[in-house]
Amino acid sequence: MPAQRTFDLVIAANRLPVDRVVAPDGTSEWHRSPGGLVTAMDSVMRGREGAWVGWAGETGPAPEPFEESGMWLHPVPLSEEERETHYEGFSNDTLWPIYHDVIVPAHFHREWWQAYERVNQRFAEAVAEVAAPGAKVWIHDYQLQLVPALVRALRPDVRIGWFNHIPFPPVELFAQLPWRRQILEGLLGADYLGFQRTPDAQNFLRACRQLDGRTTKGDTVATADPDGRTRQVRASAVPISVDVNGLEELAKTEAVQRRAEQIRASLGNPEVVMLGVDRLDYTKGIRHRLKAYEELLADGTVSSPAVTLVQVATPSRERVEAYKQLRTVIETTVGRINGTYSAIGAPAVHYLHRSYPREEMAALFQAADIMLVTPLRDGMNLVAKEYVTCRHDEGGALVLSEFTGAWHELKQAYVCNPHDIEGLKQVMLRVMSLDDRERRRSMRALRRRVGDNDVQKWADTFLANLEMAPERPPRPTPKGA
Ligand code: GDG
Repeated sequence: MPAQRTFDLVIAANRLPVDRVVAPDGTSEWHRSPGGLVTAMDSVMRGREGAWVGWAGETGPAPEPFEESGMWLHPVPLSEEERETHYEGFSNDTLWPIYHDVIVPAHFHREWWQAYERVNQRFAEAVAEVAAPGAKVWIHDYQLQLVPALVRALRPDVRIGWFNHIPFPPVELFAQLPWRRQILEGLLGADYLGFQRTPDAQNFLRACRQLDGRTTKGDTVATADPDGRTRQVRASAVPISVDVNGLEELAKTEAVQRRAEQIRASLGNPEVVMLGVDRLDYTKGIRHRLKAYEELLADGTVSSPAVTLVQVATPSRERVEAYKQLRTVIETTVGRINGTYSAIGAPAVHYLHRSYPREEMAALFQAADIMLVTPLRDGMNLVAKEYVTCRHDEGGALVLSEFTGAWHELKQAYVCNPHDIEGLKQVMLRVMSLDDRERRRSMRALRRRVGDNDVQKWADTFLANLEMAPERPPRPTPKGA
């Protein structure tokens, strides 16, 4: 049997950074998934021996580990039942709603929790298998909150970090979880915990105090390992960002710029193009945005097609009931708006329920006068940062919900509270009426901010924090030694 390969840096995330693509002749190959996380990790992995542990996206036995673009990929298997209970169930129908202000009710099922524990254990075993002595282990997101403590139990020699891509809820909401203590204890297995915003880290520290009787000091919390030794775990904010150089370069290409013009022309060159780009998720405030636009059309304050809305709603979690219901609501609303306000050949809302290549997204961003980012709650929202990055012409305007992590950094955007439909309408109107100089000033400031904090900086800061995380106190000298 060949010796097991081990690595100095191990990433664990729910999904591997690749998708299997099947050709018409039945053969298949792995394609790297687009996403910002993959790009960020790419640069982190460069020049190191790195492994990535994750699910390959197909249920049943996992493919053998393999190498792809200089990274060792170690698939973790999920059965069909575990996809339903661990992933769609506990992760996306229990944790996701609780961590996003219970916009829809969370469902609690003991079998889902058991599957979550089982799958987390499997991930921890895979990490323990591929980590070299003293390796750094970087675990991602809410699907893997038990992995830090499980890895520590198997491999006390490694340094463990965890990053939460979504918000960490206020203690009053987190307290609803029947398994809240197990989750806190799972996370406290880490040396360093990274969050999108300081309030998220503070929510975590407060939960440790109030629900688990822990002592916190500044941004650290005290915990004891099973062997009785005490340790300090640090929890702080490291806001994620986008690959500014790569995306800007793409946006500047002739092909993307030409495509942006084509898009505007095929919309009939409206005076104002408004754009929304989201996974079709109830956290993103798509319904609120449509309602505001519908009321503006009904008031007669704006008219279509002079003002046109393009909404890309990427399919997401389609087997979860709340997402099925959301899709029905959104599509009914789009149908009603178009039935009432569109002219032949000129829909008021261009609704696109599919996924596009990066180039098309960059062109859409360049074609849009107003980017509507109106989530009810969002850990960060990368779309806001991508839009700003693509606007190297300093054109366009960003309307941004105050309930996104991005708002904490991008204060020069046009802020909105998506729950306040009247307020949202006023912000849309105000942005339409601003003069060019004012809009440019805002965009320039936003671009500076995003340019100074790109995804590379995020990854470097996270790893530096992990490196500097409070050291364990030295092992007590045995009596009589
Ligand atoms: C979670 C947190 C946090 C979307 N449609 C297409 C496409 N996308 C890309 C966007 C963007 C990404 O997907 C979505 O990222 P967001 O940040 O907007 O939202 P979530 O998916 O909810 O992500 C969030 C994030 O993790 C990172 O920590 O910001 O708060 O919820 O990059 O551009 N990309 C392509 N075609 C599409 O059709 N190529």
